Amino acid sequence: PGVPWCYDSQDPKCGPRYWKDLAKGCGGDNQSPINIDRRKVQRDRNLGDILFEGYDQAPPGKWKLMNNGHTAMMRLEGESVSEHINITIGILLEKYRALQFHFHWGTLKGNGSEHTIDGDQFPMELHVVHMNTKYKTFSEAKGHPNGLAVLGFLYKVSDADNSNYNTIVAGLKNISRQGDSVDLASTFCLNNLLPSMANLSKYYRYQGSLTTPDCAEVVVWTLFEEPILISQSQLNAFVNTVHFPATGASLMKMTNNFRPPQPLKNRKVYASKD
Ligand code: B30
Ligand code: ZN
Repeated sequence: PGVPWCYDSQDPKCGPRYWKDLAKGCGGDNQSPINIDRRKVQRDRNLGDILFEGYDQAPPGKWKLMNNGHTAMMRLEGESVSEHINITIGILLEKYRALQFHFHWGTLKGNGSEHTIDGDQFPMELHVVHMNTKYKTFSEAKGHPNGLAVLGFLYKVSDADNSNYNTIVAGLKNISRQGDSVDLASTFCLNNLLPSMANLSKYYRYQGSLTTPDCAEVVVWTLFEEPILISQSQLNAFVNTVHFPATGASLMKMTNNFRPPQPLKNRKVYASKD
């Protein structure tokens, strides 16, 4: 409804600074992403290891990779499939089910993560989106605080290709335009795309929002300290292959599909470890 939102790289006239005019929520006091100032985070000993279930299994169904006009997103084919992929987090040990994962990136020369650490932006950021299992649908979950949990991972450039990303990177050519989608054989599991599980005990936790309109403030954010390694040529494939929605025959590469950091306001960021 109304004027669509966009990123500045598409058209500054509908970019992040105007989102609050399209969706009131985007002007709220608990917005994401944020800069994480390491000197100001508060250690919280209650933040234990996150319990991952099904992250180590190739799903019985297929992965569906799609271009939704603002990111490359992987969705599981059929609900019964994602029922097997869950995380348990927080002091209340609430359980959340994985729904989709997607990426935010920059340009061939510039970084594109949404979260920054001590002011540093990273080349790319992965979001694994989950909904609280006490709700039946995404829209129901979106109506409650703590309804969604997103796990955020930052990328770092490595010399060698990360072969666990070969299937996704190769699939990008099939989702060049908005609305395109491709089924990928689910020969890999989510774990393969992440840093080693042994290195996931240090993370940052805060209460925030979806980073795109309507910017609903219903997200328990977890940002991991350990980066995912990926080569420059694999990163370049995102920039060079995926396109924003276009008018007419013109094609515009999808670049800088990140929202810049938002004010922390009255919130605290907690760290699971020193
Ligand atoms: S994020 O992780 O905070 N970047 C959504 C989920 C996670 C984030 C942002 C948005 C989301 O589910 N949004 C509503 C659904 N989408 C459809 C979609 O497939 O992905 C509608 C939309 O935004 O227009 Cu994009
Ligand atoms: Zn995201």
